[in-house]
Amino acid sequence: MSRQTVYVQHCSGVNGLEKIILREVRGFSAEIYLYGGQVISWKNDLGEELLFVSSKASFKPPNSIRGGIPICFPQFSIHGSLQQHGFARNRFWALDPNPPPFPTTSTNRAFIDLILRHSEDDAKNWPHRYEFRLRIALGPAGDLLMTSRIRNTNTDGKSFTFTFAYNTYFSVTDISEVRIEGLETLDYLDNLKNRERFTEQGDAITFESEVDKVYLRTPTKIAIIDHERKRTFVLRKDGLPDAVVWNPWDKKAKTISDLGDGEYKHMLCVQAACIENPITLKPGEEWKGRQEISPVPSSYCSGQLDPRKVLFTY
Ligand code: TA6
Repeated sequence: MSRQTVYVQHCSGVNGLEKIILREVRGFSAEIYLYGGQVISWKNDLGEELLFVSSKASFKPPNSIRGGIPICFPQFSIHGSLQQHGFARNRFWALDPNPPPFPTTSTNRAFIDLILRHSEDDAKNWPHRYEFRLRIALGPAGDLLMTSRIRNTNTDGKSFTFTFAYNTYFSVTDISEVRIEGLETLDYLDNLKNRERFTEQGDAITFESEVDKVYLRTPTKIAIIDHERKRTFVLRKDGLPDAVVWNPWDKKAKTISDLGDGEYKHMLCVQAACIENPITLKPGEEWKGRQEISPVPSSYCSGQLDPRKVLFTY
């Protein structure tokens, strides 16, 4: 396929929504909707889907799309004056005609630059001017790389403050057989207990009931181990100190209208985030937050977090 690889393809997706397909030479691919600036699919070289998208996902604006990687900005959760998880996931993003230069050491050509700017409507609830630039790329080994740059473009001299998350829905075979490594012994805020602060006890995180926790100041590498599929996702992050882990389990799942019966078993949200200490930007200042997710083979084990390469060479 290599000579004919179309690295970036523009086409229309569900309900005619505009989407972009990225492909890299080894066969990995990703699909991104301009609606939400949202990654909706990430497939490996065997064509296996690595992200979860609900069979009941609504691809009808202004609903957000249940699955893939929604962007939570300028507010994570309901804590603040805005709607749950802010508005970036419910807006139409544009192709960025003037992306900033990226330091790159590879010949990678499978990438797209998107931009979201303030609108009159949003200014009623969040009275700020900003430019949110998002680069989404497939690395040479198929890794999915996302870089967000948010700049305060206020002309009234005012700072603004925001929280943020890449709300990644990983596809897992059976949530009961999944383990997360990298969050043991950390402090977390429990969303199921009014955001009370606790310290994680014991070994790796496993799942047997509803979980909705914000782990604080985590390591930059987290591993999500899918025993049944013999696959591990390694999540690396930069500029995003926190990590949210969410699975609604059976009872809560039934209250979520755009989640199919039993689908909670096949999804796990692990979100690179900045929540505990919100970011404040003065006019002219820019913030950057990156995540890189890579599937690694089943032979992976603790302490061997992806020895193949250096982080963030793109
Ligand atoms: O990411 C955790 C969380 O805030 C949960 O509390 C849960 O509500 C989830 O997000 C999904 O939110 P959504 O608005 O997409 O239904």
